[in-house]
Amino acid sequence: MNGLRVGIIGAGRSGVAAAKFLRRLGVRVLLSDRQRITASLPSSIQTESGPHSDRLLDCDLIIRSPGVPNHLPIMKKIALRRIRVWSELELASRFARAEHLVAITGTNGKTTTTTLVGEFFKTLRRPLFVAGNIGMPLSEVALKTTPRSTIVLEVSSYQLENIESFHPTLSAILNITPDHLEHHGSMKAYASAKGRIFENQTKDDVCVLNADDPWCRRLARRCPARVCWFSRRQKVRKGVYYDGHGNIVLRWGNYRSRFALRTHLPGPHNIENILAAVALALAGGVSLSAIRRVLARFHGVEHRLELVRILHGVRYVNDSKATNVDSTRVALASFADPLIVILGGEGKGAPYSPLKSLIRKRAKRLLVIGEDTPAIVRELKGIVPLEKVGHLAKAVQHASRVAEHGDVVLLSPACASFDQYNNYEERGRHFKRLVKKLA
Ligand code: UMA
Repeated sequence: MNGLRVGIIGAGRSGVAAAKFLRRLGVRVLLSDRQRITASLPSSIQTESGPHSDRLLDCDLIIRSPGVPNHLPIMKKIALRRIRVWSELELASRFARAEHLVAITGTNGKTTTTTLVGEFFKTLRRPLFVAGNIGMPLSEVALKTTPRSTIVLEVSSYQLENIESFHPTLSAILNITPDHLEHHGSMKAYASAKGRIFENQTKDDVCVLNADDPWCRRLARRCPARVCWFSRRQKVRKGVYYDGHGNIVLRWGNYRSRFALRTHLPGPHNIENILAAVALALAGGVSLSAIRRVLARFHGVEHRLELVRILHGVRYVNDSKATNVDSTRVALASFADPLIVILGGEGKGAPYSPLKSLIRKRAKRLLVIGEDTPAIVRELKGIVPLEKVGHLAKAVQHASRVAEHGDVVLLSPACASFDQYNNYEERGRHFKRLVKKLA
């Protein structure tokens, strides 16, 4: 990187981490954000706020933050000048050293699976780093890694779009369903971006793929790594599957066995996350006894079907991380008890109609908040009672008044949070505070 000048577009979590990382390497950095930059930065980092300027065109390399769209005029100019564009993931992974670099992507389940895989690998007692889209930019930890480390990364399609040499030893694609289409343009483009996770892998590496997902099956045809399949619905010859009777069956390497699945994670989708995580752990040398031990005590992650409180027999569940329709569909399918569902926020342009049949079966009431209320009302009215309540505070108050013993009050928005919050974590924490205050 010696002598290079690097432009970073977007001064969010990943952009700021990349800027500090590059400064530590002695690289000249220009950090550009359309908004005022509030992060505290070494004075040696040049910054600009407001429209991304042509100063970026004087750079030798651009780091594009995941939320920066490709159609911006500056991105077009950068492409015309043929300046290299990397994601922060590509940059940091070039400096990360590891025995196992595990990368996990998918539309849903990434965070739970990444966290669980981290727990599995912890049992190997080697230096472990869990990072990436999960909230800890790889740049923050890359220089601490050693050849004995295990790095477990949650990666998004945005990050994969701008890789060149990113090379996980173990990778996984959990599922591919419509999301971020406003960015990628089509399902094909979105699936291709996800498929880039294995593009630098070789037959010495392993890629874990969902045998029940048509997009994963299609991508498998061009996967250069050994494919380890997982399935919740069918037997697989090479991989791991659920037998439908509470057991996980292993058919991978020397493993030809089955064990009873004991888990606190609710819902069929979590069986899939567990299968993928088990496959990655087996491929990485974690013992079966350690896998079973970890599974029995793992309680899931914050903001993902997180039980907040049981009050007067009503369970309050925080699923703020459900920022797309499919994620909410999965949440609705996870409960057998009657649901009062709080949904809404900043829509992503995808239809809400895939929720209809589950709402009919599982929900007794919908409380709608946020900017996309008109679209949600238009598409989901007339199935069960639906009320426009605007804000989360009102939604929680209202839910607590109408909920009866045995009900579940579920915040699972199917939308991004940016119309009312900085991110889904802030929305989830607000929900938890409101629930904890209920008398
Ligand atoms: N910005 C510009 N110009 C633009 C657009 C944005 O300057 O045209 C600026 C904004 O003003 C803001 C910054 O860019 O200051 C925001 O950057 P960002 O949205 O790219 O996000 P980061 O804060 O860098 O966080 C990113 C991931 N965000 C996204 O992918 C949108 C985080 O994933 C990730 O945890 C973090 O890097 C560390 O790796 C979050 C996410 O929502 C959880 N991911 C998506 C998802 O899971 O569905 C992909």
